Amino acid sequence: MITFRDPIFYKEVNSTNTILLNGDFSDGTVIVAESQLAGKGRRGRKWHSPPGKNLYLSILFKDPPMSATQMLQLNLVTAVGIVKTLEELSVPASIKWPNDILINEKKVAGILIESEMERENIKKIVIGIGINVNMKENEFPNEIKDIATSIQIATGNYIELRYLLKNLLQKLQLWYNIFEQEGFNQIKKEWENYFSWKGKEVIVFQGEEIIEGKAVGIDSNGFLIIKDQQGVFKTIIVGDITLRRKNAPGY
Ligand code: BT5
Repeated sequence: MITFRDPIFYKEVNSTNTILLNGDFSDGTVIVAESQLAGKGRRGRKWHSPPGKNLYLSILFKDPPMSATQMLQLNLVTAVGIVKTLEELSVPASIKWPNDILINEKKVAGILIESEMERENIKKIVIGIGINVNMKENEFPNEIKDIATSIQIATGNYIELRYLLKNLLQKLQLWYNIFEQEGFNQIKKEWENYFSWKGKEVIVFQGEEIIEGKAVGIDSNGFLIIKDQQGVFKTIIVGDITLRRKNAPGY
């Protein structure tokens, strides 16, 4: 079972994920940075990571006894942990499958899971989390100002970063334990309560393929189920898609 270590704080890094991927740290290491010069999103995208206002952290699972599917499920477990943390601060957030946390339809947090494999074995899983905490509306760059938000923008409240970090790590530890002890089914039940797009018309971009239909929910693996316009159920595997609400800009 993973047990988080006391966080290691850095002032400025390229990416907290990269530090854990490249370095030799023990299981449960938590890295937190005040800013990132090259914060990463998925598939080569960037995570805007200015200093002092937000949380950027990564957690290391070393030699985890997990399958590739369980590794993908960690996205959903982490999302539940983040949403529960926000809920305790009276911030109502929802989840956009697989890795976006939204407040009022705008992205407040993202998750990036990376791994190191040795043949079939997973040697490392690094879970990176970025949460916009005290950013103001005019501090977002143009490319994301219409799709991003922060806790402060949504609630008007300033949140102390260390306080949020402590709460977040407690919740994540709890939900990783539940995942390990009780399996994904327990997570699925919780996750579905926060899935904002259930029953909504969506467009899924999967490589060259575009699937239009209704988001039904997730299956027992955590894969997204879409009912397409012909009424056929399609399974979308984590990591392969961009999901957009029909007729809505951005998300
Ligand atoms: C993610 O990717 O959402 C994963 C973000 C993970 C960031 C953490 S911070 C700590 C750790 N170290 C790292 O280097 N990364 C992790 P994706 O789903 O690909 O979303 C990326 C997209 O979100 C970008 O292309 C922008 O459109 C948007 N975006 C970038 N910065 C943002 C921000 N600060 N807030 C909201 N949206 C942002």
